[in-house]
Amino acid sequence: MNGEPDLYVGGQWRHASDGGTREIVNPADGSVAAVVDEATDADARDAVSAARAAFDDGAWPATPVAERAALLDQIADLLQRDREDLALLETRDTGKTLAESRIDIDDVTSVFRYYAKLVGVQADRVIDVGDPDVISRVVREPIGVCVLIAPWNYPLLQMSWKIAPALGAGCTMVAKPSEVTPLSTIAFVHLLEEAGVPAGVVNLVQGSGAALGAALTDNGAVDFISFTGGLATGRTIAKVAAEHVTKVAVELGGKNPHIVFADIGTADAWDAAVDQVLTGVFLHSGQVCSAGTRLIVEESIADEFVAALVERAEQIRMGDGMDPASETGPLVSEQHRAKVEAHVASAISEGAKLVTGGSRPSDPALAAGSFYLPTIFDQCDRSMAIVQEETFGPILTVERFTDEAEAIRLGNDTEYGLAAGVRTSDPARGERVVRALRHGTVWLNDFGYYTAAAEWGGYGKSGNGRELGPTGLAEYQELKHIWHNVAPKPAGWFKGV
Ligand code: TXE
Repeated sequence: MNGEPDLYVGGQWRHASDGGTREIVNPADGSVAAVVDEATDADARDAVSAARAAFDDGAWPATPVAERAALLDQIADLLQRDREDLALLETRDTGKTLAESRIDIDDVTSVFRYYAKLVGVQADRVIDVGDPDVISRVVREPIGVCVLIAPWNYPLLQMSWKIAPALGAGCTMVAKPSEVTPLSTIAFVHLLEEAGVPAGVVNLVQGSGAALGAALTDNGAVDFISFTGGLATGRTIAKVAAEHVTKVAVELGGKNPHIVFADIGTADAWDAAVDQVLTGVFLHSGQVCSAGTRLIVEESIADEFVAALVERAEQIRMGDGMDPASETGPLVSEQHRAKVEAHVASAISEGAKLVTGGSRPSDPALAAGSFYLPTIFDQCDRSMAIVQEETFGPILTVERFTDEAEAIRLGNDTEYGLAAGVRTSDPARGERVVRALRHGTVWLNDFGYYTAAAEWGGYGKSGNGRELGPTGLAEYQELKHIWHNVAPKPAGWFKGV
């Protein structure tokens, strides 16, 4: 960073082989936050080779689980030591508020703590095959060389959901953060080195997907690819990897419904519903894969509910994430703001009714940043692109329903299936609707929360595979069945003489 080498291959920091660099822009004001090395295809191939050598010839895959767990705990300690520095980098890079970045670093820490505990208690499965001479057991082994590709909205958080279980399982890996937001991951890999991660176990390259994609994904030396990002990219990676029969797990975002029934309950529950619908969609300017972008609200309360949303949305304080007064920051880049603006224009042309936002803020103090106002469209329907396609910006669409069956139908009417919210004071209805929704996480009278101990991932085109929880570790493991006969005898089905 800023002249120091940023690529980490086989335990050595190095510059790009062609000397290439990239300017990392602070989206709050358009300034250059840092200049980092930009890897070439050859650098990425070196990184895969280093991971391969560390897996095939190194000690890490066979390191006792207690030692691996201790290393994960040590990493968690260092994350907390460097919490403020990492949070500052994350805010400079993504634009999110410093308060959010601090929460991200705490979440990253909790993922390392969780997997430190889990790897220590995973046991082999012993099977009684009905023969006292046979010891049959299924053991877990590291899957091998993993390529970990992360997006720009939660750079270190998304990467940690991959690195922590990969390390815990005994894998070696190449991490590729988004070229838009590599800063926290570079700092984190320095921290991994300090914690004592052996050379070659974690390798780091940053650069564009176009430049590094082939080396990282169209590569028979790779055993597993974990990708979080957009649907189009996920599809490309899965196709390319299929040629090598490489296992792939992808998380590709969502178009997540937040269903509000008229029976939300008390005034407090109403207040919480308004607050959480807004939080669900406008936190981090909507650049959240599980953002509740589709409000599906019962007709009888819709006008009053939308009016309450508009009133509060217009008071959200926008500004540089470094300013403690800011409640939300900018979009991640000018390029991304252009995508959001195109979606808004298409919604208007399709007849959605703009009730607030729909433009850049007029405050001249924000003119240099990639800011966009919290935006609400009423009278939307499922034929509109804004209802079906992921915008990944601060845009809420409103659809209305008249009965429970229609609410469920609308909630499931998306090609994605990552997350959904349901708000009702009727527990039986809540349970019915939650079970009927085809989404990987469903919140009942809450929105947006997760824990390292519970699986995260999507139905439908939101992807396949799961992160976090025991399944998030299992993704990085192969299962081997060992059949051990302690008193071998002939099979006896042929005479043999
Ligand atoms: O993502 P990409 P983009 C959605 C969101 C957003 C859209 C596009 O709707 O507007 O995706 O965003 C790397 N081989 N999400 O274009 O391209 C890339 O360098 C290997 C949802 O920024 O998918 C980066 O590291 N890697 C999402 C990562 O893939 C490739 C979060 C993600 O970038 C590659 C972010 C290739 N061929 C965006 N091409 C979520 N699920 O939360 C790109 N990459």
